[in-house]
Amino acid sequence: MSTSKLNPAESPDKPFQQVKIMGILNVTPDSFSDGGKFSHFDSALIQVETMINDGADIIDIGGESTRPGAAEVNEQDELKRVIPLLKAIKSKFDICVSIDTSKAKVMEESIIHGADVINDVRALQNEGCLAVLAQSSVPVCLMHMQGLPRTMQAKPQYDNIIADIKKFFESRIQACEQAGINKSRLILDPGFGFGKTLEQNYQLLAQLAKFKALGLPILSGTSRKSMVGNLLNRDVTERLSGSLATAIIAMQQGAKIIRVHDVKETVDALKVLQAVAQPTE
Ligand code: 7PM
Repeated sequence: MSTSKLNPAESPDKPFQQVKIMGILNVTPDSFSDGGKFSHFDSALIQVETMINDGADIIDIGGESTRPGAAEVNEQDELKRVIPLLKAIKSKFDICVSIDTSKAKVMEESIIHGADVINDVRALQNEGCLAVLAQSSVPVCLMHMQGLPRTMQAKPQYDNIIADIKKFFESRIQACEQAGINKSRLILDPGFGFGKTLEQNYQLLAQLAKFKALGLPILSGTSRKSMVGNLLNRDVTERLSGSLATAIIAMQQGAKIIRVHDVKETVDALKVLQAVAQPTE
């Protein structure tokens, strides 16, 4: 798809038809091992093809380095993981690719090699990121996180979770505009699981539509997260039903991009909602 399909202005009369499914491609550190005939690199490409056939509109590469409690990944390792895979996907498939990174150098190289979207859980707060994006024209997802991955789940606290996150978005939108990144390129994500308690995550999901007041498309990422697992007491391999429920609610609340592991099942669930529902205005 073209990046213009991420434009919130398209088909304003048919809001549900513009919901996009972002399929998560997690890249493991040994993606590059070419020892075996069937490497992690090849299996990643097969996973991409499957997600495209299942109805994904965007493939999101990365994510491992941003998980709660994760250690930092160095720049060279991240580049080695992401860039060859990005190049291979763009040469083999006609699909929008998003790169999940917080590093300016990885953003820059990704954009050079055809990335269609930058997805930053640190909302371009790391050094050099605003400048790199200002030199390009790709859309960028600004995610909210309280604290840092290693410690963020320790004791998340908010005065008013919606108002606090809205303030954060407003300040990042302003920083982007000041740096020369047009507001029309921005996507907002409240960052489920990133410095939020179980209860706070569900308060957020219930009120997701409130962020529409900022006039930008909302991305929602709840797939297989602890907010599903801890509520249902389900291991990560048993969170599909709960994840589908959160995807349906997010779409009802007006989210425009739903980030998921299980593309086929989510596409089906959202088609059912699309057949009956009207979004929250
Ligand atoms: C392990 C645990 C691996 C958690 C990966 C994760 C989001 C994101 C991630 C999100 C946006 C995951 C997370 N989550 N980017 N990257 N929004 N925009 O569950 O919610 O994929 S990493």
